This record gives sequence, C-alpha cells and structure tokens, in this order.
Amino acid sequence: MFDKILIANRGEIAMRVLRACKELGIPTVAVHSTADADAMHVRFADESVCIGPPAAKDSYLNIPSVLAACEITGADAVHPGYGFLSENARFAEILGEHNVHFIGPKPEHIRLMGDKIEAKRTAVRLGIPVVPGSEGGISSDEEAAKIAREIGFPVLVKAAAGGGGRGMKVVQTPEELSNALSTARAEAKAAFGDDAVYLEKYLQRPRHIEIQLLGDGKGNAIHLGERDCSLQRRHQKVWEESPSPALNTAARDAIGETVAKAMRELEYLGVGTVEFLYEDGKFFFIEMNTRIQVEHPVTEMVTDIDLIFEQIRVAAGAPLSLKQSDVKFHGHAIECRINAENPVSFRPSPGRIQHYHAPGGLGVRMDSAIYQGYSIPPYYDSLAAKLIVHGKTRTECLMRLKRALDEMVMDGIETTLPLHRALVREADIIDGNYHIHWLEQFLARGGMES
Ligand code: MV4
Repeated sequence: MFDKILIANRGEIAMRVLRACKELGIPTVAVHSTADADAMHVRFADESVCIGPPAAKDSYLNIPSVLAACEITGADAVHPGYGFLSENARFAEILGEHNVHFIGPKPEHIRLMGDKIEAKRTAVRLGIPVVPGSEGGISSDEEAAKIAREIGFPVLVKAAAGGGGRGMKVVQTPEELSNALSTARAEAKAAFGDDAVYLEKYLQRPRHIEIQLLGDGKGNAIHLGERDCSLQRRHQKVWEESPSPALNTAARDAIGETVAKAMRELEYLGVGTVEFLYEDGKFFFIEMNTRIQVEHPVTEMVTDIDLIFEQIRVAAGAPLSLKQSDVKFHGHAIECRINAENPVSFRPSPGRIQHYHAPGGLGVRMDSAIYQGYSIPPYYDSLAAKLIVHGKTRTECLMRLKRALDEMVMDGIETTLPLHRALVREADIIDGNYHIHWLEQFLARGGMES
C-alpha cells in the first residue's frame, strides 16, 4: 500500500479522498492555491503545501508545482479527483517517471478515451453498441454528405477533442451540412488545437445513462450498474440517480456485462464510466470518462462499495477484491448537486455562507467541504454540496429526499436548493419520466417561476 497520498484537488472531492485515506490509515498531503488557505481539505490533511495563486492554471493545473509538492512531502501517490489533472495522460506519465503512482488508469487508456474518434473506434472493436455515423474522422464534405444520407437527418457534428457537449453542431438538412462542418472544425481548432470532427445520427429525446466500471489492470473488471444523469442544464448535471427509472434488471445486466467484458479485454485499471444515450430500449455509446466522477456516491449507496478505496487498492497493484457475482444492488439513491448559483439564471453566486445546517437522518449523506462562515471563492466550480439520499425503493428515496431538502439551510449565497425542492415535487420527476432535454424545457416554460 502507499506510504503517503497527495490529493491534487480541492472541495468536496478532496474531502472524500481524505476520508478514504484516513480510514485506510494512509497519511495525506493537501495542496492548495492561495485562495484556498482556509479550505476544509487543507485543515483535514496531515500536511499541506501551497502550490500557487488562485487561477487553476497556476496552481491545481500546474504540473511542476504538484510534482514539487510530492517531492517536498515524500508522497508516493497522487489522487487527482475529478477535473483538473485527472484526465491528463501526460501528468500520469510524468508522475510515473518520478516514481510517484498516479491513482487512475494507465496513461495509454486516458489518451485513447480523450480522443473521441479513437474511443468510438475502440468501442466498436470491443463490441459496445455505438451511435450510427462516420467510422472515423470526416475528411471531405462529399464523405459527410454520403454518410448523412445513409443515416438520415438530423445529424450531429462532434469534435474528436471535444466531449461533455463542447464542439457539437446539430444539422437538420443537407444544405446546412457543409457550413456546420467548417464552423465545427474552426471552433474545434480554436478550442482544442485539433480540427478533427466526426458525424453521428442525432438522437432526439434519449436518456443519458452511464455504467460504472472497476478494473485491476490485469484483465479483471466488473460493472457496478448504471446512473441516470439525464437531468442536466447546459451539460452540467443537476440530479443523478441509480437505478435508472428506465431500465430493468435484464437490460442492466446485459449492457453492464458488455462493457465489463470490454474492460477485461483492454486490461483497464481503475474506475471508469462508459456513457450511453438510451432511446427506444437501445444503448448507444458516446464517450468514456477515465476518472472518478462527481456522482460516484449514487453508485456507492446502492452497491455498498467504496469506490475511492477500490481506486487506491487497484492503483497499488492489488487484484480486484470483488467478482461480478459479489456485486449486489439494493434500493435506490438520488444525488442533488447544490450549487452556489442563482436557481433560475444559474449565475454563480460565490460568497460567505452565513447560516449552514446540513440535513441528517436515515439514508441521508452530505458530501461537501463547506462550513458556516466559509466563503466560496469565485475562481473554481460552483458545486457547494452533494446531497445523496438512499431508500429501499425509489418512492422511499423521494420521501427522504424531499424531507432532507427541506431541512437544509445554506444562507448568505444563492443556491440551487429551490430548484431541487421544485424538482422533487414535479409529476414527471416523481414518475421517472424525463430525458436529456426535460430540465431545459422545464426552465423554458417557467417551471421555477410558477
Ligand atoms: C448526442 C446527442 C444526440 N445524438 N449524440 C452532449 C454531451 C456529450 N457527452 C454528448 N452529448 C450529446 N450527444 C447524438 N448522436 C445529444 C447530446 C446531448 C446531451 C447528452 C447527454 C446529456 C445531456 C445532453 C444535452 C444535450 C445534448
């Protein structure tokens, strides 16, 4: 096992990793920017190192600074959390070159999945169902027109270096195609320095369902079921749940086994998530994330598996401690992301939390790094807390969620709490009857004002 783990992150995920390390008896190092000197993760770690000024590019994204912090403290492993350096293949390699373990996948797999064209090609090779579209990148307008004719309009132009919704263009008619391609290429070149694009059939009203995976890098891999993350606004997830209200056991087992088998073949190491669009009873691969995700607690609550603990174990070279048949799903879990944002405009609302009361009781979990009197800095994402609620059934989970949301107090800043209190009372949400555009449509029809 590792002697000392450096956590190259901040906020609730830094706290989540710190807690796992404490339970494992592994000493911890926090790194922080000057804006985070008072942050909870700094107080809870055994040691801390200031790695730079507030801007993330000068601190949490600064590889030489993080590496220097490892050297100074003698940390022999780095947990990157999510965001920041978590999917930077070069960072993982550099750590390796300095005999520091990266708690995450092999660099080659991070790189492979970072290129969305290569990721999709790999999915096809491994027998994972993908969205119909171009086999690789698009090299001419003629080629694009031919493929679009075959799959039918509307189509979607996506950037190879994109992902998470960046660099996409919906094309409704053949006439718009050529323009969409050149715009998408120019935008991709400017944003990512790579103008490769590919084409897919545009699915109109799918759900976003993702499968959680865990592999030991030696050919053992299991799936931990799905999360339904369809409730999003501008590609920011708002509410995630497991199991998906849209799936039954047979469908879950089938897609789960398909992706687990693919990960065995890849000899995938660590946790990963394969994202699908799900429409008319069929799954279509879109992307794979090679990091722990914000919404991982939803899976932890329904499987009783500590994903951070498992990440650390396999990164240290241990074989998987679980077989697929050891994974049992029980009950239902929902996560609400409480952001420091106006609940209607979603404008960030950093500032001091004057009054704070965290909800409690049976089945209620709060993952956060805030406290009364804490000032949420303006430099990073606006996630203030994750409320995760578990129940034996979805109905019980919703009852507890409504109660927990009503108990929570977070005053002094604007938060998305009012949005969640409204969602938990909406008939479509109660019925599990929603898709990837539901939330934007709800907001557009004034769901929050009425
Ligand atoms: C799509 C799609 C429809 N058809 N691909 C957006 C984020 C990126 N991960 C993939 N995305 C989409 N890809 C095809 N072929 C619609 C979306 C999409 C979306 C996906 C998941 C959750 C919310 C979304 C909101 C808008 C568009």
